[in-house]
Amino acid sequence: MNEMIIKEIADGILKANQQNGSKPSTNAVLPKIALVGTECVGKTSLFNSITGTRKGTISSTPSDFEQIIQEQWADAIRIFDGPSYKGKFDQVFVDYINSIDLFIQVCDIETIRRNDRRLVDILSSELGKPVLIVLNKCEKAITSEKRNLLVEHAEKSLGKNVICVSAQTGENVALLLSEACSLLPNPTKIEVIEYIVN
Ligand SMILES: Nc1nc2c(ncn2[C@@H]2O[C@H](COP(=O)(O)OP(=O)(O)OP(=O)(O)O)[C@@H](O)[C@H]2O)c(=O)[nH]1
Ligand SMILES: [Mg+2]
Repeated sequence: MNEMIIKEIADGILKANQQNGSKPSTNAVLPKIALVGTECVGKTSLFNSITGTRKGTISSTPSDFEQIIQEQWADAIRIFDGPSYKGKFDQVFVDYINSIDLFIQVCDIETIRRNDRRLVDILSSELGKPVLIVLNKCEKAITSEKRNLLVEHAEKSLGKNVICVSAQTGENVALLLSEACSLLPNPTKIEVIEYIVN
């Protein structure tokens, strides 16, 4: 991702943290953003693209991977990637969800599933959490007409505005981060939680 954009977004968040009295150190309580979504939509690909790591395992078949991974981004936020939503939540998943400040719900631009709709309803309507929806794999919709149709369909199905991104090409990943950061709750409201770092 463009270094200037990273710096700009990170500076904005650090400034907000400082205005609220916390020091910009590695021990500061950082806002937490999680990538969530159904199977094989590209959560881990996006996690790796944002964090510039290869920490997450990418696969064309749904993984049974139940681990939650995290990475600090530009000393300003913590990004999480976890298991896919398959229609039910166990207690570990509920505890994880409750600790997150903002969700980036990843969907496949070509296929909006019933569980995509369920998940946005649970996060947004039932739990009242801020959710930003992205349509990943947008480079597949080559023409703007095709893309507009897919966006229109997704927005109608999910009842929310969406952003098109491509984890594969990096398109709109910086825009996504900047949008996500603008939706973060006031850092003073963030609870202090102990982390177990992998
Ligand atoms: N064309 C295209 N394929 C992508 C993109 N992002 C991810 N993929 C592919 O989609 C498949 C699933 O990617 P993952 O990142 O493993 O998806 P996931 O949501 O983490 O999958 P699970 O954790 O198994 O649910 C892989 O074959 C990726 O290469 C993208 O932007 N464009
Ligand atoms: Mg994954």
